[in-house]
Amino acid sequence: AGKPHQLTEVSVLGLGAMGSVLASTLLDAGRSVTVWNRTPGRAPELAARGARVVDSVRAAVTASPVVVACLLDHSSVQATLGPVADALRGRTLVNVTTTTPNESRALASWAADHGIDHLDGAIMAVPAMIGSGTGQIFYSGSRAAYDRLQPTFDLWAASEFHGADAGRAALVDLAMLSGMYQMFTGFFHGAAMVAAMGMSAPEFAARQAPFLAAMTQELAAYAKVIEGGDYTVPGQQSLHFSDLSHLVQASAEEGVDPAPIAAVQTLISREIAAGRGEEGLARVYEGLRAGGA
Ligand code: FVH
Repeated sequence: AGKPHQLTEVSVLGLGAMGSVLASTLLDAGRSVTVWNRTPGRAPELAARGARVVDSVRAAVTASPVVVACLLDHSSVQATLGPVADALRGRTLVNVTTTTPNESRALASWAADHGIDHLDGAIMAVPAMIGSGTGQIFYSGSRAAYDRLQPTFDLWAASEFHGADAGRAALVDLAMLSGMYQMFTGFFHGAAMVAAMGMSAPEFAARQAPFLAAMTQELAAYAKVIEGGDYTVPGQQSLHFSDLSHLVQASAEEGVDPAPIAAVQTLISREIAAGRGEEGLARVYEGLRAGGA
């Protein structure tokens, strides 16, 4: 018994850094893989390992019941798939290209109009992590397609289904990346500040990494406050206490652009100005949800 397992033949459109490794992992697992790339000759090693290389999107689409698109962006997906909508009818399209939630929904709607079973995938991994037991890929869209294909998706990374709304996987992906980019930028800012007094970036990283790791333990507590919606509960660091003027000033005094921390200060100041200075830092979440109003 077990889950029905369909994904023995797969076509991969796009052989960039990510598409190549997705195809390669499927070959490792003994799958029949057909590949296409706009610019020919991009991944000769895939051909050497048994992938069927075709020179048209249509040939790739008609070769397999499952088509994986791993292209640059939404426009390249539209440009590539638009002309072969008829050939995709009755097949499953898994688009792992990074898109916004609304772009994912637009593709889902286009797919539904053309009788294509569609699943959106958001890759939380760099190519080196694919097939290595690390990383995650979020999916949303066709539940039936996800259930059928999950054993194969698990060859790439841990798979997680986020619901029938095709935009959800992309939204969770981009929300996760928002935290990551702001953390990295915070590190760059701190490293620039201490560079002014001669501390090297590796030296600063050695201090910053364990500190940030310890701070991530606070996320669950903040989440609990947000969930409860009461920012006055005792034990929280107040917005007044979180005034970042000294931090912004120190950055400027060292000749370092305070923009990253000034952005955080603006969010805090807005809450203080609205009379909520005694409330906890997590109140910023509500200000963000209000759209900056
Ligand atoms: N690489 C990564 O670490 C990230 C991890 C998170 C998810 N992303 C997203 O995956 C998509 C593909 O990324 P990639 O790393 O494979 O990207 P490239 O190596 O730059 O390859 C891009 C492929 O897209 C093809 N392409 C570009 N424009 C078009 C077009 N108009 N029509 C058809 N194909 C197009 C390009 O073909 P070529 O330039 O070789 O002809 C490559 O195959 C991406 O959404 C990431 O955000 C990866």
